[in-house]
Amino acid sequence: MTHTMDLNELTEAIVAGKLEASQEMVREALKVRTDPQVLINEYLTKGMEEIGKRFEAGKAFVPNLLMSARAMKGALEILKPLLVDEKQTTVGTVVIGTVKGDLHDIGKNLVASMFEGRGFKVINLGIDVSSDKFIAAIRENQADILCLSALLTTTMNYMKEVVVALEETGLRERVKVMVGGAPLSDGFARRIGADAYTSNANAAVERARRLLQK
Ligand code: B12
Repeated sequence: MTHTMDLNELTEAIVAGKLEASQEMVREALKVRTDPQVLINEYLTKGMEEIGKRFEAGKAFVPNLLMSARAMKGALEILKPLLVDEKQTTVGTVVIGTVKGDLHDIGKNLVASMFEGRGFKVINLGIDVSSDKFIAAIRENQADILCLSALLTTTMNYMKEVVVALEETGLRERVKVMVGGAPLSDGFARRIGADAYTSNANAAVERARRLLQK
């Protein structure tokens, strides 16, 4: 029986990619009524940031990223139902995908999880998604927000094509377009006519909430 739990160990478990340990600590933390939002924002996300930094520095590798993402996802699965409870209705509907030609999905899935955890309905179209597919999903689900992800300098230009397709189909006024991925920037988002860019998943949700309030 532990009286006080060091939540930094939860961050460490995410960094180490330990799924069971992460879930166990989340359950323990909930027993002593730790706010789920605090667990996500201050401990889980910090773990993902840290593994990202280690990767950049050549101290961690792709399998490490995948294991951390898996641990993060497992922890979020426990927390998600508790967060949705806070809001009776869905905050909004998000269609998200990695654009055509691009197979990177770790960051995109993190963004999707964050949106889900904060009460959004999320339609995750996966990787290598064409503009036709984005458009069909927006129509079908009456989405409020379209989230496009790209990790390659070659594929990020496809985002512009998606924005143009939205204009051509008369959907541009109905959805807010958010873009993200390591090679992107605010300037790039503005140039292609997107509504917002953020550099991480947490900020993406905050930004989306503001966009919908108008
Ligand atoms: C993991 C990885 C892979 C994995 C992908 C596994 C998977 N399931 O995703 C594999 C091994 C498959 C892979 C393949 C390739 N990769 Co790769 N990959 C990476 C790596 C190492 C990490 C990416 C990652 O997951 N980061 C961690 C996540 C959490 O961060 P993130 O994706 O940036 O997401 C965050 C933010 O960007 C933001 N965000 C992301 N999406 C969105 C969307 C919205 C709407 C918003 C608001 C925010 C947002 O929020 C996220 C969470 O905070 C990067 C290096 C890097 N520095 O990015 C190279 C990297 C992106 N890859 C690169 C390359 C070249 C390739 C390959 C071409 C290699 C090859 N020769 O085959 C192929 C391309 C395959 C393809 N067609 O897509 C280059 C790109 C260079 C360039 N200038 O374009 C990089 C930069 C590596 C490098 N330094 O050379 N890769």
